Amino acid sequence: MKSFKLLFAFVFLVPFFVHAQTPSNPPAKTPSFKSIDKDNNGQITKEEAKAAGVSDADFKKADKNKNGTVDAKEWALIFPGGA
Ligand SMILES: [Ca+2]
Ligand SMILES: [Ca+2]
Repeated sequence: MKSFKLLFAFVFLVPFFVHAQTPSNPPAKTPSFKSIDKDNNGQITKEEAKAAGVSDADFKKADKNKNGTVDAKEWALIFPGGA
């Protein structure tokens, strides 16, 4: 039953190849810090987050030091790879 095993390997491996070849568009869930920081002051305000579709809950979670804005380090903690 060698061919059966090969078929199995094929079925399991193909999705990985297909996945690897999909263009790497940034997922909507991890917007980049720079794209959200519209005025480029290094801080994301609640308004900037809202405009980017970030929920209030996520913004509060990201604002670790509770100063009302989210900096790049805070952003990276909640959205790894989104800085
Ligand atoms: Ca800003
Ligand atoms: Ca903060």
